[in-house]
Amino acid sequence: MNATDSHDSRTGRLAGKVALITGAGSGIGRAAALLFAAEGAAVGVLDRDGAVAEETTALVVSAGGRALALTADVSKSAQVSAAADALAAKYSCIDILYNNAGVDSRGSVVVAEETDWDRCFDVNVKGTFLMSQAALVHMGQGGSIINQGSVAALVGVMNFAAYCAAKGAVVALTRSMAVDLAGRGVRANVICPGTVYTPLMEPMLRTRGDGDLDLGLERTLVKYPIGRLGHVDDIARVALFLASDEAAFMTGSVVAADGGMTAQ
Ligand code: 1HS
Repeated sequence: MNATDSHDSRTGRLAGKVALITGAGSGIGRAAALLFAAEGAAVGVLDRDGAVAEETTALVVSAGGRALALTADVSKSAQVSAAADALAAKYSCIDILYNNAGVDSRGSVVVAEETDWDRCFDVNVKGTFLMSQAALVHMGQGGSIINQGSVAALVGVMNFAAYCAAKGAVVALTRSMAVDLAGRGVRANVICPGTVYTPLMEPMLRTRGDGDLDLGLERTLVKYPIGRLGHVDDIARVALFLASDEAAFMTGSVVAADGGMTAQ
């Protein structure tokens, strides 16, 4: 099987598109990189950690896809500009941006630390702003931006003050982007995932379980009517839909993908 058999860059749902995905070295970002490439996109695999960006890129390429590893801290404007420029230099333009990179936070408003607040806003909010600005230089007329929100933007999640506030800002920024960019044919939508079980979530789950991971999981699962936490592909598939022309009439939408967590 050759590259065009396994990854159809002519007839896939993202055929002929160039996508940039942040935080693509692991988790949801890696799943999205593999999925977008399988649907025909050339993918910029951006991560702060260059080694994991290379790993994802190798996985995409070994599956027959096209990808370029990019290393950048999304909160640094020079780094994100250089990354966007490098992707556009290789593949001519950028059609899709998935602002997936993010960090969580610790503590309620009573105990949250200023440094944690700043880091949370730097990566989640400023990173989304800077990366969008850098990608838009290469987007021209038409494109799709998908931002990563969270259920924490829609409901209060205990001991997550900075994260809730930052993800709320991402939702507001997405709406602003949607109205500002509609005239040039660029859509902007935000996904609000419920908790996806990854190693990165274990500290939160452990804290919730008073140090016991299984108890933390149990206390979290009761919040999810569907009876399970998310899988990375649950969210990557929503991002794929929003990236594709199937979502042509969607902009400024806040799409919960949360197993019913915010429906209660
Ligand atoms: C980290 C992710 O965006 C979800 S915030 C925590 C929600 S819950 O699983 O505690 O209900």
